[in-house]
Amino acid sequence: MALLSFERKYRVRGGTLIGGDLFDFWVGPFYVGFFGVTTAIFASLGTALIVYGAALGDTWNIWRISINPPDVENGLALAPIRAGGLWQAVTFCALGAFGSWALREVEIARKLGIGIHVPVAFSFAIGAYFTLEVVRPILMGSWGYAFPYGIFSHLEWVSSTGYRYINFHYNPAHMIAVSFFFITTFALALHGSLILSAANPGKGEAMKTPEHEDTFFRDIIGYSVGTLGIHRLGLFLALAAVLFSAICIVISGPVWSQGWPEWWNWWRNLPIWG
Ligand code: UQ2
Repeated sequence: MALLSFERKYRVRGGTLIGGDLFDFWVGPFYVGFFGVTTAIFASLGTALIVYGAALGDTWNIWRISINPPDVENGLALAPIRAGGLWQAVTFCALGAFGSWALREVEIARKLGIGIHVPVAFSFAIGAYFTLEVVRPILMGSWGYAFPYGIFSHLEWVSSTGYRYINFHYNPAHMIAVSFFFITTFALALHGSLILSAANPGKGEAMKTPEHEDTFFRDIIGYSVGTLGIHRLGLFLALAAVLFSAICIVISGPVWSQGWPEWWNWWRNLPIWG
């Protein structure tokens, strides 16, 4: 079935999570839905607050604009608008927009009759943001530990938060997260190169099949994970990278507050060294 005739078939009412037929329509190629409306509201309000915060600030240099969280001394209280309150409102809008977008993905998946793997995957990314900006600051007792919204300023937060623990590369969860990021790029390199090689066999030759792809890997390493398997593996690797990233930051402070190199003293202190 051609894409356009398929779209005419599936673009029908129903499958919404909330509100029945309310907002159950398309604008051009875009599905709207209740959560499309809430996404637009949260995103517009959040963006307007960022621009207002930039106007309150002392620079229009795009690299240096920053919407900062409250001082650490403010604790977990609501802050005055010019002293971190704006950051709190922007964070609320961001979570409203991300959550609305995930639920809009669920509604579209339900209309299509496909699984909800896409919103589930997106929820890992939202979870990492939520861990950085809400869970860890709450566990540490202050919004002041959250990162600021600015191009240079958020990089400086990453740098100083890393040095706060002496050498972040000794964080075991960080090691696992980085390894999963590298394995993800390795798997995508294997997959992308395999697909392009099968699709481009040479002038005048017909495109090759998945049988050829399986056989290439069976010949070279004795194993093929399969055409469905490589996509399951890729999703697993990518989600594991995001999950361990969230774990590595949430344990820094709430679980371990010294430098990460010292954490490894458990190894030196094992009773087996005599
Ligand atoms: C594969 C296969 C694909 C692929 C790739 C493989 C036909 C089109 C890349 C090979 C992948 C393997 C053996 C897994 C490697 C494991 C890790 C952790 C990187 O067999 O099936 O489908 O794209």
